[in-house]
Amino acid sequence: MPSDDIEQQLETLRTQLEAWNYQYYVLDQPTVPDAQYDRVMRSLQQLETQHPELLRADSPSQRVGAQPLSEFSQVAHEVPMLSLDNAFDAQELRDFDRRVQERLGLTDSEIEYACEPKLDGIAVSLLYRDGVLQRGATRGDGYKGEDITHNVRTIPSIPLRLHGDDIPGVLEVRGEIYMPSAGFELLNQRAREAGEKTFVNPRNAAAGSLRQLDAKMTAQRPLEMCCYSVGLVEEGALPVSHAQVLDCLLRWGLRINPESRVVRGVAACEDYYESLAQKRERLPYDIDGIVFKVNDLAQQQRLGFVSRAPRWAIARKFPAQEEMTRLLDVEFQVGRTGAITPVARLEPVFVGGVTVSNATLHNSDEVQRLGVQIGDTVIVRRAGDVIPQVVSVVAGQRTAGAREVVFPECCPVCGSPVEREPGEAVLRCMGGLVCAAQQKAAIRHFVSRRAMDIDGLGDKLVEQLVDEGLVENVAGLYRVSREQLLNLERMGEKSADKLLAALQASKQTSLARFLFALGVREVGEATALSLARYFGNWEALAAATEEQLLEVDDVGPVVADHLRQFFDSSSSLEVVAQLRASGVTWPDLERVTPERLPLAGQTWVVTGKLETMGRNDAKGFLQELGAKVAGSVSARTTCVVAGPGAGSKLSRATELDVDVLDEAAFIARLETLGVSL
Ligand code: 5U1
Repeated sequence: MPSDDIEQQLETLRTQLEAWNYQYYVLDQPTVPDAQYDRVMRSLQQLETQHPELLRADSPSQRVGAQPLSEFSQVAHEVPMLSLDNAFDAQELRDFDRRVQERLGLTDSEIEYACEPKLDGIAVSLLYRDGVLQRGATRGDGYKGEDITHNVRTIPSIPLRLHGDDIPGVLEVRGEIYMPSAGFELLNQRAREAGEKTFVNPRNAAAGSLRQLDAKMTAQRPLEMCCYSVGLVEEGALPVSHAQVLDCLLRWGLRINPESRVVRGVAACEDYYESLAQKRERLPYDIDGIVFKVNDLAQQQRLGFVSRAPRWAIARKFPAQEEMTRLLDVEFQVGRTGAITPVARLEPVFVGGVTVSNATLHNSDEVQRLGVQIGDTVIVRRAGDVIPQVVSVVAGQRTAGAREVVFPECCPVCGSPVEREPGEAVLRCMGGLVCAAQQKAAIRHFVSRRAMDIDGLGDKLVEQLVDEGLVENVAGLYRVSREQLLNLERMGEKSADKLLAALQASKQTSLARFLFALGVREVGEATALSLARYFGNWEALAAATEEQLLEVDDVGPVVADHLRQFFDSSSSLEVVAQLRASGVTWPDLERVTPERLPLAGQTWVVTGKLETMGRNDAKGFLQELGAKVAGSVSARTTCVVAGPGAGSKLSRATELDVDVLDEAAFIARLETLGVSL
């Protein structure tokens, strides 16, 4: 074939792969199946192997270089990489706005601000010449950084060449490289399974990944980059506002933050901050604040800089999610399945917006991995509603009085022996329902909203009932008399009657709820639903062999084994018999194999606030009808249920032309599918 034709063919393959990369990594809109992408990539690689003289460094096949580096070289930033001033409360943000107005001579006017999340990652600079990536560098001290070109080239959201006909000849783009939360969790999970060291947080994981001398290592890490400004620009010009610059970057092939907005006036900045604070936990990456920038570049120029920070930008910080404190003691809690969890008692510390004095240490492996001793100074992390965790020990601060964490040799609650099953990190009390801690936990689970939904039976009351010897197991709940309740401390007639009525009402339940409420190990709500649907009635379920159980969606060998142990245990069956004798009942279901369910094969997403049923109920109904419920919207999503407050998932659904139902339409759809609400 003439070499012109081959060059043309190579160009076509490269352009196609770049376009798919852009759609997938920059726009988050996958357009082709992975297999097709792989096929085209292989064609490109084959053609390049046959014609090495036509190989180019900006080819999508050339992301990972052959040779690891022996050290990082230094890079001077021609335009210094500045840092940002911080505002720690609303007043400091208002002060910033007032200073901006005064300096611009625009007192009492509403300045236009570009707002965007401040990603908790590593600031880097990318240098493009004639649209081709030449160099990637860390921020370093702002004047000199390290050359990490070999590593940034492996990050799929960083284009090796830009596209467009208005790209400046020299363009330096700045932004943050970060590790999305899901990728971070997976990376740590794999490290844990391999007995390797885990990363403390996504930021450390991103930093560690960029510090690799061998780009092959970096290529295996789930890194992304979001761009937020430009540095050096030559042989070309930029538009007149920050938001327009971001639009250009996106058009040229770089990823920008989809949450970026332009607002007028400081009050709108505060609204933006509040709305992102609400959304923070649902974002797929860590952010530590919001950056506000004067949008007009001419105004930015007039405002200038003070020492190393611009006068035209500020970062309004969120409460820190990690803080330092001291580990005062370790206590051991016994859970529903007898699992013994070490709990750190901490010197109270304000973190993630609340005062934290307890944090989980998970299990003995984790205590060993952390190398933590009582008395140590530790870092505690609290992100959103997740239980606070001790993530690391501060090195070099151990005092003479520090002592090792010693795990108990018998249950701290009932004194029964404890065991650690082979291959398990968890220590367990073998006391079963003899153990008051397990009794209480089992009852708390049984009465919870998603199980038997017994209102008025809070944790305190469960404690009292067990401690007074009135209730030993869940069946005992239905035998408690009005007199016994009235004898309890702080129990009035009204509360007692309400509780008895709730107990009575709970007796009419569903097989799935009942099964979930029994608390068989590893049988969560979804598994209970699948089991109930598959077997239809209790007798068939209880008689199922391990092989039959394994036929059910969601049920693997471990769950099947726990189920069989439960059904083979005479004491468990006795509790079930007592519950049924007290009147707990449910309708049998018609046996339905999963593939015959009306929503089988479909993937739904539920987002926003649902007024009538709540998101969990909506998900439950969908699963019951055979749909998979996913956490994010993609081209494969069948339908999105969106309530008020739905954000990026709804926008994504609209972009991808996915069906969207509001709550009323969703309820109507459920009714057509035979669900009565
Ligand atoms: N989102 C965003 N993060 N961030 C960090 N914008 C932004 N701007 C920065 C920094 C350091 O600096 C400006 C001065 C360009």
